[in-house]
Amino acid sequence: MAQTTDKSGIAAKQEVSISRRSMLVGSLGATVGGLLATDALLAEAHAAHATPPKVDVGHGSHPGSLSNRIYSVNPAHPGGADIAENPTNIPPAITRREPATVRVDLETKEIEANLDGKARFRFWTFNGTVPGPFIRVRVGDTVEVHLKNPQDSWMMHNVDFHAATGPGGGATATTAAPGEERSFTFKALNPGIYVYHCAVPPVALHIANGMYGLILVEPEEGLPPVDREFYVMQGEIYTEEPFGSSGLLTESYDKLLNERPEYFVFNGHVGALTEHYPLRAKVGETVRIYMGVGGPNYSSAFHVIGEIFDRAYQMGSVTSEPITNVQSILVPPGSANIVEFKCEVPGRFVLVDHALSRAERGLAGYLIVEGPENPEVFNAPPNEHDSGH
Ligand SMILES: [Cu+2]
Repeated sequence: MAQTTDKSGIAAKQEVSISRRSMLVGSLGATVGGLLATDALLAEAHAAHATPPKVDVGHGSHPGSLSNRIYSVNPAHPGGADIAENPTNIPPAITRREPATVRVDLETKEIEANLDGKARFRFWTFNGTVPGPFIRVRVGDTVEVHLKNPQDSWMMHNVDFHAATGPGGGATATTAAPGEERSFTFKALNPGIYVYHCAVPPVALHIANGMYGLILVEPEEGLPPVDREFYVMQGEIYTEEPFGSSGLLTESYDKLLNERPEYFVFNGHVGALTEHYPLRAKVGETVRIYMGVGGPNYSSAFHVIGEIFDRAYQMGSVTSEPITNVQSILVPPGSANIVEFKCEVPGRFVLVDHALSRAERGLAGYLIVEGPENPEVFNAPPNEHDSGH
């Protein structure tokens, strides 16, 4: 089943002058080569990023810069620009039993969107969501990747698939300036759950701003059936302003290099998996969570408070036997795990990174399980201290 790109367009699309595009290509295009860029080239890219030159935008009536560009509103969330990916947005299990060619369309959309209830941030995304779309193929499939960088983008972008065997995972082949489209194909040789991400230097910046997602390469026999599947990814956001600030926040390249994020998020923004898209299941159901870390820097000690992972596929390996009966599982940046468990009792279970200071910086999600009480498994009297949180 091919992934499709929402072609419905981007609001407030603006014409971009040739001079500005030339500037971007000139300053950052030299760093094409992604992960192979030299320190000097990375420094150049950094300098170009840190001091965006004044360029003409639109009719030339006002100077453009990274700080005053008119960012587009995400067409996927017309009620308010919001880049959170719905964790249930996962293609169904593959039923065919022979290889196929699967087309994947990715569009690199730069979007100003909600970071929490009072702050906004300029995200860089695949297809308008963080994480980008969940891609599902089968071992032996040929994946045909089409990456489009819209005309109104400010940055070059590309995509590196960890599921691909080949230089850069496709990063060099797909590096596209604003207005360009690139494609490549790879054969999915190894089953597993893999991260994909933008790899234009500074790579950490493109990832921190939201450019990561997961691709599942199913083994020949598929994965065991479960009742519900969820798609969760963890990332860090580096802002000049401290956590909890209001208004449009500014990204901090210094904090990024020093690995000092202000925010930690599941699925793009604070509250994405608590207020916006809490995970939901029923008593008796088995759930599977694909849990990836975009990062770019912090590993996750992924834990669901009040649950035990019956099975966990470590480091994205679906061909190794899963480990069983696990409380927390380590997910490094650029990797993903699969955890599965049965929901025996109703209630609200909180997804966390058990490095719990990060919960104070935005990192939490809910799994809400509904159904009859099961006092044999869990029987607790009411407590007046229960605030419902
Ligand atoms: Cu990018």
